[in-house]
Amino acid sequence: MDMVTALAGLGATEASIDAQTRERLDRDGYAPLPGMLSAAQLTAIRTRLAELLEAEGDQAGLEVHQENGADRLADLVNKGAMFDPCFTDPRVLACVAHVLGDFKLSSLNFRAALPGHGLQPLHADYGGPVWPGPFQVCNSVWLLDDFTADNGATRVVPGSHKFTQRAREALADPAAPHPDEVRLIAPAGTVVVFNSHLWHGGTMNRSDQPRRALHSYFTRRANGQQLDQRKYVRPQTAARLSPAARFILDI
Ligand SMILES: O=C(O)CCC(=O)C(=O)O
Repeated sequence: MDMVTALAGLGATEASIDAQTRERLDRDGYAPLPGMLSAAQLTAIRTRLAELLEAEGDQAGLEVHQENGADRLADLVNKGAMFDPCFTDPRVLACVAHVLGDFKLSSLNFRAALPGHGLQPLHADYGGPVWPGPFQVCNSVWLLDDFTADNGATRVVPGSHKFTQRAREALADPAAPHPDEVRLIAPAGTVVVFNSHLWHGGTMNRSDQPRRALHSYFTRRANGQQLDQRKYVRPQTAARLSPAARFILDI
């Protein structure tokens, strides 16, 4: 298997996304894909996440990361087939291929900013700036609730994937509002793919409900994964996935 064959096997081609999406990824560093999850998919995913949070308790998220003020879960590849679209959907894969060329899944996690919490400093998901490239990492946020102006929507600084300084070096206070930041305000079921050299971060959830999202995070094939998929993969996961999907996981 190679990247081209895997993408073709999962139906991801240049035509899977339109020119405007490619332009937005290039210029702004992010692009929204509306209507990616149906109401039935959202219900199945939310139900499974609630079960997992209950079952995992204070261990939840430990495979990758825990965060004060946020519910987190990790290794979702192995925790239900309802999460498979996060690493097999052709539109998302076409976006990631546009940004990275060759790639694999790095991790598939859940993050819910809890009421009164969720503010993160602006950051990129990679050690240092790489502009003019090649880009190393690309993320996608799968909205499980409507993202609104006050419930902890992710913020991004358009164009910052091409900055040559890290947010924490360039900004006096990376947690402060940035004059150019944009909040990803969109309905549940939307996916926003972002070049994760883009400065981004969670914002304060001022509502009375958790703000839930999945993060399906990709890296170039030469890099290590945030979660070692070969180490974690369960036999039943490998058995249900196609060779192309297994290639995306690098298992
Ligand atoms: O969930 C979000 O809004 C952003 C999360 C994020 O950027 C992170 O956890 O590094």
